[in-house]
Amino acid sequence: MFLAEKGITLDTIELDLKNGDNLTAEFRTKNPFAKVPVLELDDGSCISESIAICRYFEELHPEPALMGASPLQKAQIEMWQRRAEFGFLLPVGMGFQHCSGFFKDRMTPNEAWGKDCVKSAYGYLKMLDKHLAENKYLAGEQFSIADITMLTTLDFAKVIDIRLNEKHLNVKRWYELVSSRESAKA
Ligand SMILES: N[C@@H](CCC(=O)N[C@@H](CS)C(=O)NCC(=O)O)C(=O)O
Repeated sequence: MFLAEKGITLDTIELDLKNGDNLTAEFRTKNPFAKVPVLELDDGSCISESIAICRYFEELHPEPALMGASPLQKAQIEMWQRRAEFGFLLPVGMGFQHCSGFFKDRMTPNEAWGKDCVKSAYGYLKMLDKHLAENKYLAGEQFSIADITMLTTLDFAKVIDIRLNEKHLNVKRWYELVSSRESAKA
């Protein structure tokens, strides 16, 4: 979605994570932590961590600015980006890993912990709903990478049955706005 907003297209290679395509010695030369995504440049340099990859493209293609233009915007967007990642993406990811058993060949799922993480994710939605009662987007008036992180995580969260409900009317309003962007189809 970030790349679509900037009109950038890349050659992509899909890995079958369930099959462990990311666990090979060859893939670990690109990312020793064996996680996707990895951006591989023509000179062989590799960048992993989604936000580091986004930062690379933001620097190369500053418009439209998705990580802020002024010092204040940059800080506010980073604040909401970190909140979306640590407050929502992390518990959703842990809820998925520990409740679904998807990666049970490479970790020991703890379902009770997974369920606790789902509760934390709902706690975050409650806080976010209050914030979005007075703000158009996460970081205020400007659409940003924080909205992309939140939207894509909310969509992924459906796999562990996290859904917006009547307590999240402001999040729903924001969801309609952000998911109707052309880039959301990417
Ligand atoms: N902090 C990393 C997270 C990377 C990550 O956890 N990727 C998952 C898929 S979304 C993965 O590669 N899982 C495969 C595995 O754990 O074996 C980022 O933002 O890129």
